[in-house]
Amino acid sequence: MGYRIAIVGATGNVGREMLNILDEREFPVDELVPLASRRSLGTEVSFGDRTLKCKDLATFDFTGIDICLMSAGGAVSKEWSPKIAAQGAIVIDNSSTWRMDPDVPLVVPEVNADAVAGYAKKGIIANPNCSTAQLVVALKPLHDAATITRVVVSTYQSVSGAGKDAMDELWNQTKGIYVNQSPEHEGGKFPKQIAFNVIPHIDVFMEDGFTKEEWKMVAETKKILDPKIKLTATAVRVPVFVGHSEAVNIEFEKPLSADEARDILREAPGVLVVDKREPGGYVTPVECVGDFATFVSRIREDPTVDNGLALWVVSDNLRKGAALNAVQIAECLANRGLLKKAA
Ligand code: 11C
Repeated sequence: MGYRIAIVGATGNVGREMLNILDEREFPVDELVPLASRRSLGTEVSFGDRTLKCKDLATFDFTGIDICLMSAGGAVSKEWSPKIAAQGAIVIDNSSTWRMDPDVPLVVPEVNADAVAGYAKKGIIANPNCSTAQLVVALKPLHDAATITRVVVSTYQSVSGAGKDAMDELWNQTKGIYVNQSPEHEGGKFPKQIAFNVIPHIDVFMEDGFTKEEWKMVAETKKILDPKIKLTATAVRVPVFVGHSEAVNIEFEKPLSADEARDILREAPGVLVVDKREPGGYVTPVECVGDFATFVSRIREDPTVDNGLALWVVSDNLRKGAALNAVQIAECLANRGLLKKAA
């Protein structure tokens, strides 16, 4: 016996990864229903060796669905998540809509798995932003060991975080430059040329000068890991297709050497340490694509502050940053007996 799963937004970057990961991790699925907006009706998606046609979100009856994985953006989630939860399915939502709602748990299973029980209030569990998910996986074991007081993080975020059109924009601009076409960016996803460039701007600007992506990293880290941690972020888009990277500087209450941190991270759930102090002895985004792990490299002491460490953290943003984390939340619910049917 398995579960009945619906995926809203099954044709998107993250929706397709949700299908792959449910299959790769052998999640017990009795029935899988891919759902999409009317525009994508009938589009086919692959689930293991099966091909499934997308059904219409607007007319689908969710009665009997155990879990609905939502990856269709904030507006769709705002309208549909409460309606779907009211029909008895637990919604695991990948948008930012519900993350800061006090009645919705925001969960990264390696960090706060027990929080899944909080789904009961609204029937919704939120997935964090991709740049937060990989960060807190690396911070949690270090926080447990020496209590983090402050984090300074600079991100190097791939274009897939902005969707399929953004990936096409990087591809087309890059090809165009090789044939002497002007790298047109007017009307595109990015406000400046992304090919052969970096853009220090992700999501909208806030009044204090930070961007919303930067604010999300602060607010979400506090909710998931510890409200006492002070964090400041600079979020930057880079011309990489998949895989977000982060340069992280951490200050601790207690001393923690680089060797101790390396040993702790080697044992930590979801983390893979690749840290040889030699050329190539670290992970780059192209190497993390398709993997489940959050990779940590370049672990070193920061002598400019008391009890400081610096790290390089890389992960597949479509996986740990989105689809994998959502499936792990579903696994937590199943393992804790919180779903209607026993597997
Ligand atoms: C990006 N991190 O790379 C964003 C995408 O709040 O879930 C995910 C936005 C979010 O553009």
